Amino acid sequence: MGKIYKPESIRNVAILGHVGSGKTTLNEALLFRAKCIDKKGEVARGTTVSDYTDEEIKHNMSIRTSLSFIEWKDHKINLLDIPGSGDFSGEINPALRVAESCIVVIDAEFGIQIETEKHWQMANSFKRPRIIFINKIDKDMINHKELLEKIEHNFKEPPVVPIQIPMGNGKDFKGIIDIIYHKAFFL
Ligand SMILES: Nc1nc2c(ncn2[C@@H]2O[C@H](COP(=O)(O)OP(=O)(O)OP(=O)(O)O)[C@@H](O)[C@H]2O)c(=O)[nH]1
Ligand SMILES: [Mg+2]
Repeated sequence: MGKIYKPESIRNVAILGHVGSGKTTLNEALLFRAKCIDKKGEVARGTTVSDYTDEEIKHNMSIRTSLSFIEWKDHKINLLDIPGSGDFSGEINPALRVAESCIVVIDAEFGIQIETEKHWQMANSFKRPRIIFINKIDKDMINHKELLEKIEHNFKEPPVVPIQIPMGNGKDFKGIIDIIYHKAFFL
């Protein structure tokens, strides 16, 4: 029988964001970091935990909300990996009903995109607290400062507060500075 968790030790987190921003890849990284899987799968190879249906593997994209979970500091964290394509936007409402918080993934190359805006508004309508995860910061020509300013300017309700600042751009990316812990984390 699986481990039993008390309700207060369970978190339900929806992963939102524009199509292709990297939600499934982040989900996979979280599973790997929490040692739920031995090897990180890849969307392009059809080897991720959450894009597992034949259609998802064929099209290299999420089609339905996928549930996986990690254990972290004695808490069970259920992860809802939601498809970003507007064609499957019907998945978001039910996911936000059960998730009490969200991660909004933004592709650093493209910044705020149409589904990012829509998902942000939907999270607002459900009054869900959220963090923004800026993904693909390994890519060239990323201007973190500019992107951060755009995000702060666009999302005023609720206001966005940076808690981690990247060190270096593109290939020179070295890690992050955590503002809350006053610590630098190197790759
Ligand atoms: N360079 C780079 N590529 C990434 C990163 N994260 C994801 N990708 C790639 O971006 C593509 C899309 O990633 P997915 O994880 O499928 O994105 P998604 O948001 O789940 O996409 P949908 O479910 O279709 O909305 C894949 O080819 C990933 O390998 C990253 O941090 N850096
Ligand atoms: Mg996906």
